[in-house]
Amino acid sequence: MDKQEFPKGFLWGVATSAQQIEGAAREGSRGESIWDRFARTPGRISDGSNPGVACDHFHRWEEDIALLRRLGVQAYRFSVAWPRVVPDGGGAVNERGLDFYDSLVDGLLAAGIQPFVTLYHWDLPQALQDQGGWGNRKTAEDFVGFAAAVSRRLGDRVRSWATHNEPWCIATLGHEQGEHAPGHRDPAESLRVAHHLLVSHGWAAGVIRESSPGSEVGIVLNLTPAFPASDAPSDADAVRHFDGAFNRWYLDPLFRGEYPADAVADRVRRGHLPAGELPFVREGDMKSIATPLDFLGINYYSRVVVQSSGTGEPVAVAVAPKEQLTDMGWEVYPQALEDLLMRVTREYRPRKIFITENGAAYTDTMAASGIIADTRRVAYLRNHLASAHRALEAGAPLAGYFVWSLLDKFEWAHGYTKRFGLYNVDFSTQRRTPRDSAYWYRDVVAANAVDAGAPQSAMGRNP
Ligand code: IFM
Repeated sequence: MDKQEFPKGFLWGVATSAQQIEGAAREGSRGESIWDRFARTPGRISDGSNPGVACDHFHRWEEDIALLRRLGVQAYRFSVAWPRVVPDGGGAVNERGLDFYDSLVDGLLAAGIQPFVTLYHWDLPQALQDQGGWGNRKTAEDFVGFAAAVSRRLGDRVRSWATHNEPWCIATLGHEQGEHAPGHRDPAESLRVAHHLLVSHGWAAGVIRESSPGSEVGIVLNLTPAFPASDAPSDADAVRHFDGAFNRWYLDPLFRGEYPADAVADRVRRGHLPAGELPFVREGDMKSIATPLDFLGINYYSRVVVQSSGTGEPVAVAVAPKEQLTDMGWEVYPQALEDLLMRVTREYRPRKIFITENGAAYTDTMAASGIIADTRRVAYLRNHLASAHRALEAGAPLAGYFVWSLLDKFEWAHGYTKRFGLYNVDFSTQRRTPRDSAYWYRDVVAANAVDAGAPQSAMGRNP
């Protein structure tokens, strides 16, 4: 047996986000989000779907809390929909929107589950996009108003706040690669967006700390370790380049108060920035961004292997066999999680780290008996937890772990085609069915340990 115990008090959780599960897009005076609009644009979502109903969590949140109780988790990470709370983004607060989260928080606490709130998980009010969205510095100011409204209402009970989820995705997928809402392809805009997200994080952190004294405030980054495709110096440089644009572009301002000089130079060379001062940085911004974090949330799914394009840009190359890819096409590579946690610990010294997302999309079949034997997901989670445990033993300040996700849900540009849930969702009936990974995770949480050597058959399915 290869049983790895976690420290006492290690926090076990699962995560979701508002736009991906809530539905009720038009109820309770909720405003339109950029994803509501994007999904209605033909060709943007692979299955032609939209998040209008999703998991109908807005109406089924009590049932979903019962699922959390069955898992035995101590924490639930969810996000607050900005368009539900401030329908036009910057104007009047919609108390009915806040009522929903008020009840959810009370329901979680009554179930003995800590609410871990993320303020921005990509659902910008469309009204703000119409004024330039995150490319407009005013959106950063409006975000502070939204953060104030939520933290004033929930701050007496919520002890953990993350300002933003995965700013890289918002800036790059949304504004440089065009795959996410609002679907722009403008590298200069994407860098401005990244800066406004970071500065709004720093401003909001201060407001949250005032409204919710004694709580912890952090931010969630999706970090992706890069490996060279060969020993060639040009591939080593491709790694440096990728890491600068993807990881250090966020880590360095947050922990060191500056953008990485080599990555800025890459952007200047590519014509995305003018030489000299960064045009979007104003006095005091870098100090605001580097306001000390109580925790860093890390979302880890995979690594990337890169080579140089010849003109100096990093290009991802496929190295893993098909069986080693999840349905997202992401390589299963658990070792890089340990490496990443150690690197962040060594180079940035965060006070505390939570793995705020880790999980895998796989298509599984439900047997006539209702059993869903998702052995690949169990193996994925088990091997990543074992990797995280090695980092803990080596000194990483890892305080908790959240599986992505509680439920199958709207997977952005992939619609409902990629399933990450511990619970399978039948979207025609909204029936939730536990996969074997749900039972497995319940046992991990109860034991506060992962058994890296346990055979699948050891798993009890009684819910
Ligand atoms: O579903 C997303 C989530 O919203 C953000 N992190 C990555 C997940 C899987 O793609």
